[in-house]
Parts: sequence; structure tokens; C-alpha cells
Amino acid sequence: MEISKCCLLLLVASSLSYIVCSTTVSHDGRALIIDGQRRVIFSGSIHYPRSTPEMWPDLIRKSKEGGLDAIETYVFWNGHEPRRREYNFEGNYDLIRFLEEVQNAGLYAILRIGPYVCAEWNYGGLPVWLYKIPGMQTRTDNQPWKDEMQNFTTLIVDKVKEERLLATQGGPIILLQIENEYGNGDIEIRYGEAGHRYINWCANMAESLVSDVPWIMCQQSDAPQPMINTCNGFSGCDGFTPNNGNSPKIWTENWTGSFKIWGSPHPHRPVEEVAFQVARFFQSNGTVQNYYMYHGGTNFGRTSGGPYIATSYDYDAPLDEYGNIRQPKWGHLKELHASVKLMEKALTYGEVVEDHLGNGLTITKFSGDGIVPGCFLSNQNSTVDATISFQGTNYFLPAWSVSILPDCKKEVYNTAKVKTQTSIMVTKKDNAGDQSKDLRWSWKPERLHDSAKGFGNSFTVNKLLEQKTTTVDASDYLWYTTNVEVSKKESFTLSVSTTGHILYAFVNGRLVGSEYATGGTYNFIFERKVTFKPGKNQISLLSATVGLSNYGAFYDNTPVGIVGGPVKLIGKNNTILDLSESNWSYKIGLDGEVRKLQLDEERWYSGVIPTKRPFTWYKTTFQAPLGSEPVVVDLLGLGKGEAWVNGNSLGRFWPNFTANPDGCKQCDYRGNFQTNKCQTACGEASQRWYHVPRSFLKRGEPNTLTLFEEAGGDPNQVNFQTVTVGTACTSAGEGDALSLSCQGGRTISSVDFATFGEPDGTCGDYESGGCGSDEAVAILKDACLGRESCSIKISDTIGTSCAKLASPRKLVGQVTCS
Ligand SMILES: *[C@@H]1O[C@H](CO)[C@@H](O)[C@H](O)[C@H]1NC(C)=O
Ligand SMILES: *[C@@H]1O[C@H](CO)[C@@H](O)[C@H](O)[C@H]1NC(C)=O
Ligand SMILES: *[C@@H]1O[C@H](CO)[C@@H](O)[C@H](O)[C@H]1NC(C)=O
Ligand SMILES: *[C@@H]1O[C@H](CO)[C@@H](O)[C@H](O)[C@H]1NC(C)=O
Ligand SMILES: *[C@@H]1O[C@H](CO)[C@@H](O)[C@H](O)[C@H]1NC(C)=O
Ligand SMILES: *[C@@H]1O[C@H](CO)[C@@H](O)[C@H](O)[C@H]1NC(C)=O
Ligand SMILES: CC(=O)N[C@H]1CO[C@H](CO)[C@@H](O)[C@@H]1O
Repeated sequence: MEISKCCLLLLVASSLSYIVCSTTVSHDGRALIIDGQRRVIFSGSIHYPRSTPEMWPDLIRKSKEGGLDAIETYVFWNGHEPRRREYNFEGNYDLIRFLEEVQNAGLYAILRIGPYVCAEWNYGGLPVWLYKIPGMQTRTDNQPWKDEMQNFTTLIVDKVKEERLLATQGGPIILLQIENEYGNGDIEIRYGEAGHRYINWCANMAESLVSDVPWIMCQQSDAPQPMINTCNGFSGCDGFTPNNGNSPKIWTENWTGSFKIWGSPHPHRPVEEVAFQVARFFQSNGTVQNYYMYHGGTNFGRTSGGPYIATSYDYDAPLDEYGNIRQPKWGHLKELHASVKLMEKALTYGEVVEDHLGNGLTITKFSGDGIVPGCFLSNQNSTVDATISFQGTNYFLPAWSVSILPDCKKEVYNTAKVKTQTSIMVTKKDNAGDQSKDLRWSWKPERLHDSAKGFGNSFTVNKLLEQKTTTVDASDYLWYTTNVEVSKKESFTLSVSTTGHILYAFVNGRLVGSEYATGGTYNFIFERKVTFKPGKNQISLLSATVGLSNYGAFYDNTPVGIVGGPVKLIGKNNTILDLSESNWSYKIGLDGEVRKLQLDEERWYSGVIPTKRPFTWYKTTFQAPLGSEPVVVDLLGLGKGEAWVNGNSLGRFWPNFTANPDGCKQCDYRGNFQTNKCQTACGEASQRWYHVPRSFLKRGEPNTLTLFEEAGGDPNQVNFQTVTVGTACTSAGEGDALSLSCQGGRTISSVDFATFGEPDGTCGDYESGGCGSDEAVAILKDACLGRESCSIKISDTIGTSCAKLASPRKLVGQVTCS
């Protein structure tokens, strides 16, 4: 790529001690113009805190190999400034190191500062301490907010400039973003005219910080010049037009899949659909497109947004949560990128002529003087395949597909014709040794009634407080405790109205019940029969949040906890004792959190461990699985809580929360996509496997796993496994090469199925169909058995045993890697 090549040449050519090697970036209505050339840019989102610095080079390398030109990331304010003016740029928050890795790989960077980022990130990235500042109103024309936002944005820009990371300084950053999805629609209702003033202020502030690298504002149709407004979404960006003739068409968020939610099935987005939308975008004058996400990663610690965004942020992205290449998504998109790049000149300099043939069929030609013309043929009909006759040749277009003809003659790519292998990932115990079978556990109870301790001292007021502003998000947990006097033994119904997310109720130290919000509604009324002894009785309510809301016009005001209640005791004859204005004592966080039990080595109980016991800490040691494949821990059997390896948080776990059994129907990629269209794992744990990055592990010495279990669970099934390719399938037609590969040094151990023609079923369960299976199996065995990968050229001499098969022949195979 230009940046590094140019610097290298200069280094060789001169002995100057100070070398400035800058890249100019500008744009017109057509494209970004980099060093004077209009360019097509493929970009992909990788959020640095969602992986580890040790993973970054590999993720970035696989992105480059997948045909990306740029890596995009948001900047995570509440991760960098957890307490006001106390900063963290270490470990997975080392933004500068991340950008340097991008530069080292020879890729560009797109930095979306926000600093409101949404991103299914806790509180959309805003620090909760903002609300301690008097008069604070976020994301509008409000001085306290503008001061804080400018302070942080300036800090980031200064850091980036200091390290010379802007393209104009020789660095990788070609685009910057200020604010985020502000123009989604509903925010208008909240802020009105002040919102417009704020957006203008943002634009001016941004320009004053950097004026020689373009700024974008996504989802902002009134973005003031010179801000470029851009499009986000699954689709629909083909019809998007920027608000200014000088702004190129940029798709900042083309969602490659979607995020997991506790209690929901796994969402998927078929690659044929992603590829179709991306191709349509370039067919209709788009020139910069970003995959959201290219690698989703993991919400470590308590960083997931919500409520109820799961710990895995896999996103069904081209690189999976652990950094493995997801096939066929990665490979099919790689081919798309290469095909579009073949016509970069025509796309960015050519004249466009569109020919609508009816029934959703379109021919688009980009051509001009001295430019090799490039063509797209598209079939937007979601049900009917078509054959388009163009310049004397017939082209077959499956429904909902686009063909790319970089010279307007030969089809090099069709979005629905997937040639890349399908890999089915599996978890394996073989590298984990026998350790996983008999993990020896010790335990400690959470000290539930140590009311003096907590993050900050405990305090008493005569009302029921909002949770996040009380805890300032120092913990998921807040204790609300009060006393009630009765003269004789008496039963009541304890009634608690809460805005979520989870409630545990104790009377005189005994857990009397718990409840969590389900079905996407987070306020609920908890009711339980309780019996009081004569005299003073203690009611303790523990409220737990599962990620603070990150989205919506009023998201920051979404209350959590037992705000205002009411909390009532309903006696016989419906007498009501309202406790809402009683004296409530507060304690922020759990005792074990304050004492950091995940680092504590002393006085754990051994022997038989209690199971199904709420509020229990568990600890064990284990050996790191061998090899280099990604490691996961299976937490099936546990309820809900948080897990740590060697003191590093793996995030919240909640394997007990299973997805609705309905809603996983056969997936047809054709037609407009919605997140619930292609789901799997209905009726199963929303998240059973938790990523343990290799850098958290020590080799050859014991590692510690600590679990805090709040709901009651059994750790006896917990075990460590590695993730790798289990089954691989592929198909190739005459003239093409059929390729298969395993991963992590594993080899093809069996050929499970092969045929000429079309088999029945899908990868993983091919059993019959096609013809000439014996010959097909023999060919695959010969070329592939015992190898890590193999490639077979499909010539016209194979498949001859299959007389009834019409040309062109196709070989389909399924193998096992082990
Ligand atoms: C941010 O505010 C602090 C005072 O709270 C000030 O010292 C610092 O210079 C400000 N930083 C920037 C980049 O404006
Ligand atoms: C593409 O851009 C050209 C040049 O700006 C314009 O004439 C044409 O109408 C555009 N086509 C589409 C499909 O947007
Ligand atoms: C798809 O094609 C069929 C048959 O040619 C036609 O009836 C239908 O209207 C088409 N749908 C669209 C969206 O163009
Ligand atoms: C309930 O009401 C009835 C009739 O008013 C009364 O006799 C009884 O004592 C009441 N019970 C309690 C527990 O207050
Ligand atoms: C709350 O505590 C204050 C101070 O100890 C006391 O005066 C008041 O009576 C208490 N209120 C209730 C409702 O118990
Ligand atoms: C979740 O935990 C509850 C309480 O221990 C138990 O009854 C239920 O079977 C568990 N569900 C799953 C799916 O493990
Ligand atoms: C936020 C956003 O852009 N959402 C869009 C996602 O894509 C669908 C389908 O085109 C649109 O309807 C949404 O507006």
C-alpha cells in the first residue's frame, strides 16, 4: 500500500533524519480521493476493546487477506475515561497501538470518535459520571456536555496527531467521525432546534481540530458542510444519496449479521445476502463501504450494552468471535472485493448508464474515454431466477443476485454462486488433556450482610433511588435495605415494582425469591409471600443490571433499579404498608467484588462444593489447552454471574437463559433481511461458550478460573475446549478448482460424502443425491486424505462415470478435519 511503500523508498533514498511522508485525502461527489486518485474503499469494523492486543495483528492480517483496504473502529469513551480525568489507554484500550498495527499491515484506518457510539456497548460509550456534573444534558446544545465532549474528543485527536497517525502526517487515518447516528429520527423530537445548533457546533469543533482529513457524520441528513453524511443499515444504502453533491456515497455500517441477546437465538446473515447488498451498493455509485462488524469479538468485563446484550459479540462476522476465518462468508466476500477492484477505474471515473429491463432486472455500465468499461447485472426479484441477454451473450442470474463483469463481457462473480468452502466450526477437547474432566473446585459464600462495605460507604435516605446514578456504574449490583417492626408473627405479600433488570429479595438474611425481566420488557412487579417475626425485620433487595441501555433518543434517561418503587407489604384484608419512603440503606456492589475474590488465593473451602446455591464464588485451576487454536470454556450448568481467568474478566455469563424454542425456520437469503430471519439455536442456551483469549493463559503452569454465581448453578460440567474446523464442504464446477482446508495443523481424516451434481441436504448432513459418488469419493480421497488442505482442478474428463449428468459438471464434497 502507498503509505509504507512511499516511506520505505524515502528511507532508502535519503538519509534525512526527519521524513514527512504524507498521504492527501479529499473527496468529490464520486469518491474519496487519495493522493490524487479516486478510490474504491472496502473497510471493516474491528473494535479494539473487544479483542486483545495479542489478537490484533492476526485479525488485521486476515482482514487484509480478505481484501479490505481499511479498518474502522469507534472510540470507547467510558473505557478510556472510567473516572473523570482518570485515563486508561492500556491493554485492549491501547488505541494508539491498535492504529499502529493497522498501519504496520499497510491498511488505512477510519476513526469514528463519536464519542457517543451506540455499538451495543454499555451506555453507548458515555461515562455515567457525566451525570454527576450539574446541569448536564447529553448530546445537545448544553454547555456542560459540550465542554466534556470537546475535552475528550480533543484528547483523542491530540493523541492521534502526536503519534502522527493522520494520513496527512504519514499515518493510516483517512476518515474521522464526529457524533453518531444522531439523525436517526426520534432524537429530533427530544432536542428540536437545540439539536440542530448542536450538530453545527459539532461540525465546527471537529473542523477546528482537523481540517485536512475528511469528517463524516453517519445517519445525519442535515450534516453541515464539509461533513459527509453517510448511510447505515442492512440494505437500502443502494438508494441512499448524500445531502451534498460534493459528498461521495459512503456506507458506514453494512451489518454483516447481528448481535446476540440473552434469551434469544443466534442471528445469522447469509453471505449471499451480504454480497448482494454490497454489490448493489457499488452498482449504484457507492465507493466506500464498511462491514459492521468484520470481527465482532467479545464484550469482556461489564462492557456489553443493553439491556441483555450477550457477552459474545460474534455478529456472524467474516472473522468469528475468536478470530477464526468464517467460511464461506470471508472467502465469498474476498472474491467480491477482488472482482469490484478490477473495475475500480470505471467505478470512480466512468459515466454510468442504467438499463432497467423490468421484473427487477437491471444492467449498469460504467464507461468512459480510455477506461475499460465495467458492468453489473442485477436481479432484484426475490423469487424468480432470470437469464439476461446482454451484448449477444446470455447470463444466468439467480433471484436476488448481482453478477460482476469487470470488462462487461466475462462474468467473474455472482453474489449467489458461492464457490468458497463451508466450514462447520466445532469445539474439541483433544488438546485440553484430561484436566478438564476432573477440575477440582473450591468455594466461598458471598457475604450477604456485610452492609458497611461497598464501593463508597453505605448511606441512608428515605427514598428508592435510581440505580446507575447511585452506583455510577461501579457495579452491576445495588443493595436496598430497610427495617419493618411488627408486634406479632405475621405474613405479608412483599411487592416490589422495579425497572430491572434482576431482583433478589431477602427477609432477615434469607433469600425469599428472585425474578428477571423477560420478553424485552424490563419493568416488572415482583411479589412473594413473606413471614415476619415479632419485632424488627430486615428487608434487603438486591437489584442487578445487565448492561446499560445504549440506543434510542431517550436511552440515557432509561431508569434502572427500584426507582421510586413502590415497595409495599400487602397484609391480610389487603391492608397496604407502603415502604417507598421508609429509610433505605444503600450499599453499592458485592462484598466479593470489593475484595476482588477473583485475585484472592486464601481460605477457600474445599471438599464437596455446594451446587444450586445462589451467591457463591467458585475457583479451580486448570492447564492451558495445547496448541494455538482459540480456547473456550463451557459454562453449561451455571446460572448467571461473571467469570475470570487469572484475574481477567471473560464477561458476564448466563447459560441458564435459554432462547425461545420457536423462530428458527428454514432460512431463505432472498428478499429483504431482518435479524430474526435466519436464526439458530432456538431452545438452547443463548451463550454456552465463553472465549478465553490465549494471552490470558499461562503455559505449563496452573491457571485459575474464578466464577461468581448469583443465581445458583453447578460448576461440575465446566470444561475447556478449543475451537476449530470440524467439517468442511465445497463444490466446484468445470474449469474451477475445488479447494478444501482444515485449521490449526489438523488434517483431512475422512471423506464423508462426494458426488457429481446436486446432493440432498446441506453441508454437515449430505448423504445422497447427485451421481457417480464412488468416482467422486475416490478423487477426493486421493487428493485430500491426510493433508491440511487440497485443491483439485475440475476438468472435463472427470465425472464420466456419471452418464446422465449434463455438462457443466460439478463436484461436491464433504470431509472431516481432525
Ligand atoms: C480537559 O479538562 C481538564 C480540566 O478538567 C483540563 O486540564 C484539560 O486541559 C482539558 N483537556 C483538553 C484536551 O481540553
Ligand atoms: C451515478 O453518478 C452519476 C454521476 O454523478 C450520475 O449521473 C448517475 O445518475 C448516478 N447513478 C446512480 C444510479 O445513482
Ligand atoms: C418477479 O418476477 C415475477 C415473474 O417474472 C413477477 O411477476 C414479479 O412481479 C417480479 N417481482 C418483482 C419485485 O419485480
Ligand atoms: C380482617 O377484617 C375482618 C373484618 O373486618 C376482621 O375481623 C379481621 O380481624 C381482619 N384481620 C386482620 C388480620 O386484620
Ligand atoms: C428515618 O430516620 C430518621 C433519622 O434517624 C428518623 O428521624 C425517621 O423517623 C426515620 N423515618 C422512618 C420513616 O423510619
Ligand atoms: C435454570 O435454573 C433454574 C433454577 O436453578 C432451573 O430450575 C432451570 O432448570 C435452569 N434452566 C436451565 C436451562 O438450565
Ligand atoms: C439504522 C438503519 O439504517 N436501519 C435500516 C436497516 O436496513 C433496513 C432495510 O433496508 C432499513 O429499513 C432500516 O432503516
